[in-house]
Amino acid sequence: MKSKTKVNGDVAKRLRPGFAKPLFDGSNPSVASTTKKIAIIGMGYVGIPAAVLLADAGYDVVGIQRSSKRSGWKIDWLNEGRCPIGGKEPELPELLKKVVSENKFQVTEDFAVVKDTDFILIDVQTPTDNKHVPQYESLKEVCHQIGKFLAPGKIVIIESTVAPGTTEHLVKPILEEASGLKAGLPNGFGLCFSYERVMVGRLIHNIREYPKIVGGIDEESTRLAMAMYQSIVRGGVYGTDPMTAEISKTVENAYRDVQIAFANEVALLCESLGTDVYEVRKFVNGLPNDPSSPAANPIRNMHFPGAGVGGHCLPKDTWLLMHGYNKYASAKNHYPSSILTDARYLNEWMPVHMADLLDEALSEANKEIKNSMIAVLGYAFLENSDDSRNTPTVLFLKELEKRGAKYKIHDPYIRDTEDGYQIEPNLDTALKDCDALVLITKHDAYKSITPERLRNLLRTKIIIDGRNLFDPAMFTAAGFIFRGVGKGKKL
Ligand code: SAJ
Repeated sequence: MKSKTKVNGDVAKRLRPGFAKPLFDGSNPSVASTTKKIAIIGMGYVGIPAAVLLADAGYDVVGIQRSSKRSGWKIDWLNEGRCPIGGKEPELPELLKKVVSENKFQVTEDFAVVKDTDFILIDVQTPTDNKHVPQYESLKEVCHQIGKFLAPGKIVIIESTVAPGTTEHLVKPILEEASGLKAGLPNGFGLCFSYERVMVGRLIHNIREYPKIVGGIDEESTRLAMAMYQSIVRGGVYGTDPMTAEISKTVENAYRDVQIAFANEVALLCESLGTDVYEVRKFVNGLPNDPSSPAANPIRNMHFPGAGVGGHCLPKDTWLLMHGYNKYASAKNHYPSSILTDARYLNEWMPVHMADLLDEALSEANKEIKNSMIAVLGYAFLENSDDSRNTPTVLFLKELEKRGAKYKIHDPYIRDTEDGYQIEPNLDTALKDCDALVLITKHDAYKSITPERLRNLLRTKIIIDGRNLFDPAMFTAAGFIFRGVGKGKKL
């Protein structure tokens, strides 16, 4: 390790402007001679890739997974070296097989294993309910369980996204009460918030290549956790305090959500003005940066408008941020309107707009949406993945139900849905005798759809494109009625 870098709050304050130089130098200083042991709670899209990388870096890793009906099966699969995450995930299946065969990684439901570990990573789901209130049942439950086996010197790290203030005001008191210890090294337990930045389709890549932020309750917790992450992170590891790290995570996703809402609003304007938002986006993003002072004039990076925003992160992280603000902020600033929450409402409304476009196209074909049959393409929230958490497709289906339409759903990666929707595995069967094709998710499998292929399948030749996959000119030339998000009809 190059130089002993101090990283507590005030030092972090001093460090923040330039950030401490990343300590990672390619060697594995943190995998000390006596192999350190790590427990990771929650074998999902965050826990599994983290476990596999840390095990491959030389740690003894034990995963802890609830043996619930919904996900208990993962325990056996993982212990057999089989990857429970579907879709395309480069490196993950191979690395998993390797570390399981080397006995570096195993999974159990028994929390007692925590007592033999040095680090305990928490990667459970932290959803919000339909009133946007955080649901911390899993988080509280695992903190109570961990607390029973905590001992001085062990370090608990929350990786799941939580509302600002949660580490200090919710997690710490539960761990102290359950363990009878005080938070704080060296005499008590260490505690950090170090958020995940995973994205389905590139789980391993994001953990390895993206900078890692560690917010510790004290300098020692932060320093030791940073050293552990440096064994797998190439993107630099930075220290700060838990509140700053919690805000950074929720803001990072709220930023993306606002950018997407911006693109969606521009798309709505373009539709009404008879232009193509993707041409507008091309010109806007083409604005060169100011070479003399790149930072002074950041380039524009208009995001993609579309059929909606899904996933475990963007639909809730703004609400986590606002929850933390409302619950823990001392003096509040009263300001006229919230861009953050307005963006959320607009992105949540886009599936309704998709139904409006469908309604419009059906009336152009002198058809009613009521009792029409609609082929809905894509159930996953993101292309080429099997992840359907908070998918915008469900909001669209609810809108169809409200308007009395019937539907068939197709997705190449999903067989059973948690919400009880039937998935038709055969694309032609899903399209057969439908009055419209509505594209919600941009899976590669749909790139081969042509007017010729649809001519003998669809009952009514209508395309509603929610992801700019199809060429309107090609389909309208073939006699299809075409509508797309951001695709205005030439006035
Ligand atoms: N989407 C758009 N337009 C865009 C980008 C995305 O409509 O320009 C939609 C997608 O179709 C999808 C949703 O937004 O329905 C979310 O897509 P995503 O690409 O943001 O995927 P996530 O939610 O898995 O990943 C985000 C990422 N956050 C940021 O980039 C700031 C990822 O880095 C985070 O790790 C992840 O959230 C997380 O776990 O927090």
